[in-house]
Amino acid sequence: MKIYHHPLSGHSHRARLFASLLGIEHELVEVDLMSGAHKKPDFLALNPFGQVPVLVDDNGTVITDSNAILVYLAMKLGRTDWLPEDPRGAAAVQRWLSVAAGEVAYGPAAARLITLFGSRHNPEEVIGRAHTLLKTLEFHLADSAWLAADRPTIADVALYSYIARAPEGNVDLSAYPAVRAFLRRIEALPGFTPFVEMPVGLSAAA
Ligand SMILES: N[C@@H](CCC(=O)N[C@@H](CS)C(=O)NCC(=O)O)C(=O)O
Repeated sequence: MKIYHHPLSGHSHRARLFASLLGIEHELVEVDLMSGAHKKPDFLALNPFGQVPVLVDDNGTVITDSNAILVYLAMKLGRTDWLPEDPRGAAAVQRWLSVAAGEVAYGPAAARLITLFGSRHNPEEVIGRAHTLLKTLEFHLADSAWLAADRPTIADVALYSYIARAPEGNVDLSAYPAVRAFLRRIEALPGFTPFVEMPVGLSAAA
């Protein structure tokens, strides 16, 4: 299968990370976001939203959206350990996928877009949102190792990339020891693949 991605995209890393954790062989196709390749007709034919990541399976199935890719891969491989089938377990995972598409996207991911690409988000607003999210995560992770179950699920994969790189967007993780321990647990999983670190924001001095 192919994953269309960009190396600096946390949404893309989310998809690549899960494929790698599952040991799925995949070809990475880099989409040149800087030159606008994602808004050209051939890419829009794959994803009319003009966004990475996109997964194209060997059987021709096209899956757009990072969280949808996580669901597709878990279900395709029958990995109910990563995506439970029972109503309560599935809902617990979905709850965090929504956080990944909401609070994470409009908080730490947006803050990082400012320092990496000069995006015009209001830093105070998006960094503030990131800390509101981190406080909730810290509370949740204080007495549970994983977000949605007693083992890693796609909920954890969905939150990893942008939380791990939050310092690049000037979001300081030092007040959140449980969150940092959670990131280290994900990084210790067999098959983990790293997300490139950029020397911007708080990571510039690191
Ligand atoms: N909901 C989408 C969001 C993907 C997204 O925002 N991708 C960014 C890169 S991180 C992108 O392609 N941006 C280009 C654009 O929106 O024009 C997902 O989860 O995959």
